[in-house]
Amino acid sequence: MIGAKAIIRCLEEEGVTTVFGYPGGAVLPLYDELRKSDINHVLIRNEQNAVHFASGYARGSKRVGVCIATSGPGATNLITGIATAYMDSIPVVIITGQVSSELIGSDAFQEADILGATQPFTKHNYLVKSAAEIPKIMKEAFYIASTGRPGPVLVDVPVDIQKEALRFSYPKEVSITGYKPTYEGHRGQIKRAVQAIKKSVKPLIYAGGGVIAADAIEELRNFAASSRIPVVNSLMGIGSFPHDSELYVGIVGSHGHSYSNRIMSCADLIIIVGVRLSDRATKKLEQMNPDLEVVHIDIDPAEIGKNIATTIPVVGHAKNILADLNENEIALDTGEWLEEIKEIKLEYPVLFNMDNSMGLVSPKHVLGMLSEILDDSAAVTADVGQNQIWAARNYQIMGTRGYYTSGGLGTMGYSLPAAAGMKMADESRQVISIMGDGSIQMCLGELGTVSEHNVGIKIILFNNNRLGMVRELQDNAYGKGKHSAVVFDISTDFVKIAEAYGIKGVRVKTNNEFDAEIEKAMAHDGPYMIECIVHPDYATI
Ligand SMILES: Cc1ncc(C[n+]2csc(CCOP(=O)(O)OP(=O)(O)O)c2C)c(N)n1
Repeated sequence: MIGAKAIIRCLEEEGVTTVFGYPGGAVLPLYDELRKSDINHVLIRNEQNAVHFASGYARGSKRVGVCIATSGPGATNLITGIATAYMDSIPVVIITGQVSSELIGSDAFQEADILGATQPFTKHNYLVKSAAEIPKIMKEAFYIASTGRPGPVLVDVPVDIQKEALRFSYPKEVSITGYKPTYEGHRGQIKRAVQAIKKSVKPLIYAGGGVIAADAIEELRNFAASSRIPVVNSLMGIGSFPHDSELYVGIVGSHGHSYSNRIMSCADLIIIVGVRLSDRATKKLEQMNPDLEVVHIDIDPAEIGKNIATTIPVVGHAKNILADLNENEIALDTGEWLEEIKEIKLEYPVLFNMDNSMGLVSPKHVLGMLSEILDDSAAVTADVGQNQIWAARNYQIMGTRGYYTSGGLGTMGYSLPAAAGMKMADESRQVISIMGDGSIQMCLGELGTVSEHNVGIKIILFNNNRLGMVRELQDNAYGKGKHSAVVFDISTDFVKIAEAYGIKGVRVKTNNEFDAEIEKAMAHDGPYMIECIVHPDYATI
């Protein structure tokens, strides 16, 4: 068989049923083989979004997402999507076509050094030099993407290699020198952690996206419930802990709850699980307790001690280590600490100002309404900006609900393609995409993809006719009203755009109108966009 066919066979061996991509000259052999296969190919509108679709698909299915692009501009268009997946540890395999082997390095038509370009933000990348290498490389690519700390892996395949013949045999095992992720926590370190936790008076669990990536939600919930230790989340950790639990104490970080940041600084022991403690997550922390004990659990040893001094490092898979902690049956008397937390919450009240939103739609009302009416398994994807933080702070996690966003890179235009990928991974799940008017314009073409495949996501577009978050930053940095480049001079008719793509769209200007429309949207079989007109001065927090 030829190399292109071998790639398809590898995808089949990995159980891949859906790929997202965009063709071009350097992937013609691969697309010809795709045509003959049973793999479902989703033709997206821009390669950046192919990675976002694959990322949403991966987050929704807990499997590796796959996308394909041609060489040169196709490959370079992928870059923001790949970096987005890398920063949020999402397992994606990206296959790119490359110019013919003998032309590499000659500035050939549509040649780009995608290996060099993506080296800093792929977990690993490969240039295939002969068709015979394809099975081994593909096996390794899936293995690396999905094991240890997950992430994107790129496989660049010159077009001549796609046509070259090979004898196909798929390896059963992978052995990569120097790559042995640690899954089991070190016994001695776990023992030290248990002792420290038992001694602590004001313990706190700080749960991040790693808990969700490791599928350790149940273990976390059991651990918190049995030990009676309260839980804070990072932005990426939202969804790992239910908001109706008395042990849930909010989101930390620059857009988190003030009381959560304060609680962090009062704790005498923090158990950090799957959090990388980026500047956004730690910026608003007041002085930490000088005697603070820090137990840091992470699959990636490089994250431990990087941004916060750690007293007890535990390298391993969050699911296993939380299960180990659960075996130790830690039950603390945290009654006084929980009382103190209640008082801290009163000192730092959450502001529900402007809830009537100057007569227009209140984002807080919308998210409150969604919290009430959505299924206990619903997924919300949020874009970047005020819409992201409104959703993070006001959408309630119950049951197995999820909140997904581009936390690390903060990539505008993520929510819509990621939501569509997620819905494609699980048709039965309610998936809501929260967008801003700036962010949706980064991926408008994907309305076509959504429409074409009748992907039943519901898009809630908060239109303040501004790049709201940046405008607010300018108010804070340069003085109220000192704005630069945050208003588009034309106000776009998003309803007409939705309709032009064949998607049902409506505009609402009041909370009551929203309530009526959301019912219709949820009952509608297929995609639906509700454009909510929001006052530009509506604050993020
Ligand atoms: C690709 C990209 N470009 C620029 C930014 C910087 N940025 C962060 S938030 C934001 C404004 C977002 O505006 P909009 O989508 O309308 O959402 P809002 O803040 O109004 O809810 C911008 C420009 C970014 N995060 N991503």
